[in-house]
Amino acid sequence: MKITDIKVFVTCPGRNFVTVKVYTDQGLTGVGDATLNGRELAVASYLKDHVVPCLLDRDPMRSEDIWHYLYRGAYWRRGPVTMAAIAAIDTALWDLKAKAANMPLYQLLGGASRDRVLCYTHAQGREISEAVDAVGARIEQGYKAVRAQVGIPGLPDVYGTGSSGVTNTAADSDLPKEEVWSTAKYMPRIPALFEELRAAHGADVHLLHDTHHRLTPIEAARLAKDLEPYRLFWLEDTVPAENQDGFRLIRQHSTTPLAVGEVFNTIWDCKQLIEEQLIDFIRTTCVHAGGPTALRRIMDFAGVHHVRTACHGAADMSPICLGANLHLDLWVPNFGIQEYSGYTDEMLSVFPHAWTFSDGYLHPGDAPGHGVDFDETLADKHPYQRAYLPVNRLEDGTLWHW
Ligand code: CS2
Ligand code: MG
Repeated sequence: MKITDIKVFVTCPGRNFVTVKVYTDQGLTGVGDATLNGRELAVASYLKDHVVPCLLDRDPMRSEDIWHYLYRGAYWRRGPVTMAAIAAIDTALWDLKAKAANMPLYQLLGGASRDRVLCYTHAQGREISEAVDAVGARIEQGYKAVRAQVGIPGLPDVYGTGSSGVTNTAADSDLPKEEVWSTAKYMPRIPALFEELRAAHGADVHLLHDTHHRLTPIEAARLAKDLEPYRLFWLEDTVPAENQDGFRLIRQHSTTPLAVGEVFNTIWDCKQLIEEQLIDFIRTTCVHAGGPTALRRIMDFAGVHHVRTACHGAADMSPICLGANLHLDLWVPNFGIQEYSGYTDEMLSVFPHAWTFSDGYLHPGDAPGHGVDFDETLADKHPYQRAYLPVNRLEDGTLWHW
């Protein structure tokens, strides 16, 4: 079998997605997600201008060799743009391989280790009462696990509430929105939120929270300790994780489980965190961590260190990434949970999919491949519209982590 063409599509059915489609001389095709929120065109160009010409006429079944050709062969390694491009090609090749074998992708990985995939979704409110009601609505929809975010008095919309978050659809603005942050105002608010959530919804529902990279290690240690009575499923992205050492301090002060990794794009970004068991869940995902070839290695490495998987699955990863993640989720022995913040019908219309949701669980389906397709005709109706993630400043104007 030979690769005869590779097309790169940038489409915007409410938000921008980048999709790779690999065509072969035997009529089989495979698709992969190359979406990098706010930098979509960089990945599209990397693929069109530097990757596609090198892959034509190659055997698509040699996905391992192609992965290393793109990683080692580029000389300039790692980083979100390079790894999203590699991920998209890799995901498309695994899709192709599974179709050629007439199997769902999870069978090629080792078969199902569970019957269904536990997922969590998002709930938020500007006021604690709104967030409590939003979590209740998610429980009514069948979710067993809900991430809760809340507005901070004295601050405009903060991450995960109001207009901040992956709702940065094209309609918002074509330049980064500037948001304001105050850790001092944030810190007392979150324990108050979870006290109300536990009082309203009891102990059984899994509750999660995302700090979104904004604290120092000692602040994170304080928050994790303050949240212990509310037994969170996890506290996510407490501090920027370039300095993996920083998590040692948090670990020393609290038993609140920690999740990190959605921005990581190679195993090297999380090697120390996993080896020293400084975290409990690794959030790496297909589109950002190099595709199934790389992600399953991170997952297995985590598995020998008591770390469970928790693939990132916000709406700014395309349904292709979610679909591919679900096959890894069904297979991986040390599975933790899958994020599923959901998509609009408009987005899903461009990405016909085999996955199903029922009673708080997902299943990838048994269609050959990863079970997600790409409707080129519909995609063509939604041209790219520049949109960025917000940037964040402290109240004194210091540029901070968003
Ligand atoms: C968030 C993401 O879902 C999460 O855990 O951290 O929504 C994140 O804000 C976006 O993916 C950024 O593009
Ligand atoms: Mg997050």
